Amino acid sequence: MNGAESLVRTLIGGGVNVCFTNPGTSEMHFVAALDKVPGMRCVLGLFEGVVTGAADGYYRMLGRPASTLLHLGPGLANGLANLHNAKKAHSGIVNIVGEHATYHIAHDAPLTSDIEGVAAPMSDWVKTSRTASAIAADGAEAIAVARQTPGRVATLILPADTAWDVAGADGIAAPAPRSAPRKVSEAAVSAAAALLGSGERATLLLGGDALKQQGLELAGRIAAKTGCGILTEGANARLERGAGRVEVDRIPYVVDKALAVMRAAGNLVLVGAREPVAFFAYPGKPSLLMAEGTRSVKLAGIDEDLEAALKALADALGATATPPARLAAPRRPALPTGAITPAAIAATLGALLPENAIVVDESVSTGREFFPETAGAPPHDWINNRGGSIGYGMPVAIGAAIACPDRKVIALEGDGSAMYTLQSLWTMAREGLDVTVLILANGSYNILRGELANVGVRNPGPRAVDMLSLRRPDLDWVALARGMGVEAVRAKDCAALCKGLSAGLARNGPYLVEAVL
Ligand SMILES: Cc1ncc(C[n+]2csc(CCOP(=O)(O)OP(=O)(O)O)c2C)c(N)n1
Repeated sequence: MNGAESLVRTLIGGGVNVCFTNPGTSEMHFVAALDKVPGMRCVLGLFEGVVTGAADGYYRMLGRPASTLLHLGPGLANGLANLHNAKKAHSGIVNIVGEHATYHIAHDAPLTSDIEGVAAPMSDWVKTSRTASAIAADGAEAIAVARQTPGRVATLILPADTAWDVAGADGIAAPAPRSAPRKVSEAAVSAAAALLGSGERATLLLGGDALKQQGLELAGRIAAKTGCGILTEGANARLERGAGRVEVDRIPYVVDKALAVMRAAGNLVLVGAREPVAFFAYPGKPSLLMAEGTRSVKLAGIDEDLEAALKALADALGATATPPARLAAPRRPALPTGAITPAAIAATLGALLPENAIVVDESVSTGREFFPETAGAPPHDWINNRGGSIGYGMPVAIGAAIACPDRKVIALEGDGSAMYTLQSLWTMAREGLDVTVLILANGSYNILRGELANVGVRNPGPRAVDMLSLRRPDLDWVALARGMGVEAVRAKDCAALCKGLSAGLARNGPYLVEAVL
C-alpha cells in the first residue's frame, strides 16, 4: 500500500467518506487510490472555491467533516475565500492539499510556493506529512482536529513522494475519539440567571448549536418565564426555523437598524454567540453594536454544550416546564402578482417553501426582509454566510445536497455573488443534485450603492457608479445554466416567478430560475 492509499483508508475508517476535489499532477496517486478503496464519494468541482464551499455545506448539515483535494499552493489559494467562510462558520473540514515531492521543492519549480504559509490564516491546524509511514497518523490527527467542537479547518499537506512511497506496516490509523463538548460552569449559569432575573431588559443572543430546535425551545421557555428577548447574530451557520419552532430575528446588517434592535434588546446573555460587531466601520458609527449602558454575560461559548447550558439555565429559572414563547404559527402568505420586488420574492418563498427544505441564503440586499414572510412556512433550515466573502452560496448548496439527498435545497443568489462560483452549476448537473437556484437578477452590486452613501460618499461619479453595475453586457443566467447542463427559466413577473420556482421545487434535480428585478 502506498501513502495515498493509506490516507484514503484512514479517511474512510475515520468516517470521512466524501471528497470534494480539484486535482493536479501532484495529487495523481491520491486520485488513483480513490479507485483502490471502496466507500469514498468523490465529487469534482471546476474551481477550488466550489470544492471548499461544498465541504463547508456538507459539515453544516451533517456535523461531520468531508475531505477536499486541492492542487498545491495556487489551488489552495483559489479555495481560500470559501475556506475562510467555513472557518467562520466553525465547519470541520479535512482540507488536503497536494505538494511537490519533498526533494523537488528545493528546485523552485513553477508551482512551488509556501503552502503552509498560504494555508495558515484560513486554517485552524496545518501539517505537512513528510513520509508515507507518517501519513496515516497525520490523516487521523487531521480528522480528530476537524471534528472537535466546534468544527475546525484542518489542512493536511501531502507531498507527492509521501503519496507514492510505501506506507507503514498496516497503513491505517484511527482518529482519537471525538471528545464531548465542555460543560457549562455553574458560575456562568448563576450569572446568566441573575441577569435575567434582575428586572432589567435582557435578551438571549444565540449562536451555533443553540439554533437547533431543542436549544431554541429552551430559549423560548426561558423567554416565556422571564420576559427576555431572543436574537441571533446577523449570520448563522444553520438555523432551524418555520412553523412550530421558536421564531427568532437576526441582528440587522445595517448599523443604524442594528443599534435600534440592540437598544431594545438591553443586556445580553451570550449562548454560543459573541458580543455583536458591525460588519464594517463607518465614519461616526460604532464598531461594537452593544447599546450604551448595557452589559453582557457569557452563559456558554461555541466550544461548550449549548443545549445543556440552556437546559441548566432553564432549570435555574424554573422554566423547564413553561410553554415556550414565540412559537411560529403555520402561515403562508398569498402569492403576489405584478412586478418582481424583494417583498414579492419574500412572499413567494413563504408561499412555496417545501417542508424540510434547506435554504442557503446569499440574497445579499434583496433578502433583507425574507424572514418575516417565511417564518410560518413548514419547518426548514436557513443557512447564512458567516465569513462575508461572497460566492459561498451555490458551493454550500452542493455540500448540503450531498449531505441530505432527501431534502430540497434552495439557493438564493444575488447575481453578483453567484458569478464568483458559477461553476457550481456544472457540479449540480453532473451529480444530479436536488437544488433549485433562484438568481436575484438586479443587474448590480446593489448593496454597494448603499455602502457608498454609508461611508459618506455624496454624489458618486459615473466611474464609481459603473463599478457597481453588472450591465454592459447583461448576464444571461438561462444561457449560463444551460451551458453547464442545468435547465433554467427567466421570470419577469410574479406569475412567472411562481411558475418557475414551482417547476424547480417539483423536480428531483437541479433547476435555475432567473428572477428579473
Ligand atoms: C470575495 C468578496 N469580494 C467582494 C466583496 C464585496 N461585495 C460585497 S456584496 C457585493 C455585491 C453583491 O452583489 P449581489 O450578489 O448581486 O447582491 P446585491 O448587492 O445586488 O444585493 C460585493 C462585490 C465580498 N464581500 N467578498
